[in-house]
Amino acid sequence: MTRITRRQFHISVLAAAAAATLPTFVRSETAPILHAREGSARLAPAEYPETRIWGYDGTVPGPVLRARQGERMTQSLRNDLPQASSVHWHGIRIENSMDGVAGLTQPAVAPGEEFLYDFALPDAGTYWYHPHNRTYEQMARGLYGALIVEENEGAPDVDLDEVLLIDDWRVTDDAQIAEGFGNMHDWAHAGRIGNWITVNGNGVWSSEVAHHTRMRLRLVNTANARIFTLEGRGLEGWVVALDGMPLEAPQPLGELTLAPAQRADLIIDVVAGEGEEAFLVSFERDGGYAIAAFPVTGVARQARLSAPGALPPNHVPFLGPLETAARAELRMEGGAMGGMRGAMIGGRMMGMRDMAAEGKVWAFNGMADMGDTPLLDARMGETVRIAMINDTAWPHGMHLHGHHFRQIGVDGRLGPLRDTILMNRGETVEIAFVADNPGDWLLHCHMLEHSAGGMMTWLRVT
Ligand SMILES: [Cu+2]
Repeated sequence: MTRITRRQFHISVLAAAAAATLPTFVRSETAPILHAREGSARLAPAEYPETRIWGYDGTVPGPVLRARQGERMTQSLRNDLPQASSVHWHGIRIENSMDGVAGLTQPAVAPGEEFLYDFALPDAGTYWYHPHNRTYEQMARGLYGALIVEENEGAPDVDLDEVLLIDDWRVTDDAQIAEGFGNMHDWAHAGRIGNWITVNGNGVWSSEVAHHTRMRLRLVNTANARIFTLEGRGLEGWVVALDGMPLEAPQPLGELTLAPAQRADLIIDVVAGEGEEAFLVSFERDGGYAIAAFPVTGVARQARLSAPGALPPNHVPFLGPLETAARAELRMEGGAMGGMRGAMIGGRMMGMRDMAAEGKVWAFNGMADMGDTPLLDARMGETVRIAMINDTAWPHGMHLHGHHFRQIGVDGRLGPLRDTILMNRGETVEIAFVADNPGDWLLHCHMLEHSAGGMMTWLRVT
């Protein structure tokens, strides 16, 4: 694959000659390979077989990619899956050609082919990567990983820094990934909700800690559709960042809701005593259960550390005046019990029955899927506000590519910077951001069955 240039040839000859006597430091001129392929993982307890998955480097999750703020990330996707794929670097304010959206920012990478991703990392924080082609199937099979961008200075002082990718799998009785990715009942309802929760690909994820250990926990919801409601037991602390972006001030951790694709950075002190066990608990309608365990052995320090300060802010431009901002409205329609009668698909009006036959059950502003024209055509640097109206019977996690936004509260107050926002049924949410990143950017529901079922539009920034 790699052509050997004359210069590289000389370096390698010299390196070989030097190798016998001196340590050599030959710098690789090729990008690291991120290898999308089949693999197996021990998702379920030992009495079950391993699960056949699709994973980056064949593992679930894929490798944790780490870099420092301001550095570049270079990864060559090698696709050895039986389907075309791509990689979206979720939450990175990235150059458009590297955003990884098959059919919008690049062609899908065919089986056997490679695509070089090479992009700057403007913001520190907790990000993640996943496919953006047949995402509802490829993520359900295990394709995702964390991308951690370290602060250059001002990183919090912690004993442990853990990345926790929380996933929801639908598995069969022999612990294999259930088929039925195109199940229209799932698509028209809450999405593909699973029956097995893992943290970092493990049904019983556990990390040994000591009394008063201070941890940074980087939580990512990598599920197709499940919304997690989380709480600590024997753990106390603060939320310090959401969707990668630091909060202006740490917020005490109570109940934390994470929609699909959302992240939270927590600073946590273990308050459970020596010999006890602390937990991260997920609450469902049928009660709560531990998804991560922290057995406590030993004592890190006699007293808790003092409360943390805010993380250093990322340099996201300030919003301009909201009164004169460019505006758009996005009405979310369809789904079960939504009362939608039909929508435009590919320039043609269709009734619900014909839409469903094509796998489309949702629409934005009366149109399923991306149309030829953007929802909004923004000028570079313009402040934009989008009112999103959830006129459906279901919650949706709306994700904007290439930018972080703030919610404009009903009282006019601005919410924290986010790239994905959870909207309850019947709710209207208005967001605002500075359109400072040129290109064509998706705005879609991150319940993956909903976006595949039509909940997808795009914005243009020129
Ligand atoms: Cu949705």
